[in-house]
Amino acid sequence: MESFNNLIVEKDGAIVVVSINRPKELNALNLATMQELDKFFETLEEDASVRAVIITGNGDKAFVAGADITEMVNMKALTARDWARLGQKVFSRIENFSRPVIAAINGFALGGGCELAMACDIRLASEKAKFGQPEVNLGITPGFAGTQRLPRLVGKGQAKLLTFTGDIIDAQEAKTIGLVDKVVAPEELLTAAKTLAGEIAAKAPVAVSYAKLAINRGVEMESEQAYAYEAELFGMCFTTEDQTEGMTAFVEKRKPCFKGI
Ligand code: DAK
Repeated sequence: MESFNNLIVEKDGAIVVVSINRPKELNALNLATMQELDKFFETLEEDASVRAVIITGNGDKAFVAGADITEMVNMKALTARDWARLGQKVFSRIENFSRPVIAAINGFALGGGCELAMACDIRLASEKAKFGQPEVNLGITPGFAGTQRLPRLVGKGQAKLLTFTGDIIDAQEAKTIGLVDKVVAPEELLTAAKTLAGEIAAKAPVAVSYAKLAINRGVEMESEQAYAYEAELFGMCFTTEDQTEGMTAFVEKRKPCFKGI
């Protein structure tokens, strides 16, 4: 695996763990880190051996405390525009990555950090994690699609409550409103994320990636279109060897062995 300055990448079989590694800055996302994340996911898309990715933050305090404010404070309009474009590109890359991406949220997930977590497919949080969109305290709106992904996850009311006040909520409250999917003890977070990733990695990879596509794209469509799209992807599963293997294994009362083809 390629090495990076601001990311730690560990591959364990079919699972890759990428940790944002700027603990002194609470893993704030600066331009260099965003560029590395972009490169990381671009390269990983070509690696068929990877079946699930976990994103976490290095250190015990933060997942990601937002975009790097020290870098943005004197930004000019055109640089800010490029910054926005890069951020949107990276988060879309994660959202559309062809295999599941799990956020293991170990601490502060604020602003761009909360938006990064929302770009992932599933959010596991430590009991110590904290969430918020505090951009209004800085004179800006959320800019990495927080105004769009948050209401889709938690509804308009809760999204507005968080975004208009900039309030920071704990993991339990985030779970109650639907911002996170599961809360675990801090020392169990990475193990829980790896167990979940391993469980997903053992399933038929093409079916998993089509399910991700059907959910991501389908929720943006009218129901009739979405059902038609689901049917197309369902049909496409029958072009794979894994569909034959999965159903044959069931009939033969044995465990399937999926190849991702
Ligand atoms: N950026 C840069 N440095 C940060 C940082 C951040 N977001 N968050 C923390 N740090 C740094 C602190 O400055 C401090 O550095 P030193 O003083 O040690 O040099 C170090 O990390 C430790 O932080 P604290 O000393 O503040 O630690 P505390 O435990 O006291 O407080 C905190 C933790 C997370 C409550 C606090 O650090 C905090 O409020 N941080 C800022 C959180 C925040 O406002 N996050 C949102 C950032 S704005 C855009 C798209 C997206 C965005 C922007 C533009 N475009 C479309 C262009 C996104 C914006 C954001 O995310």
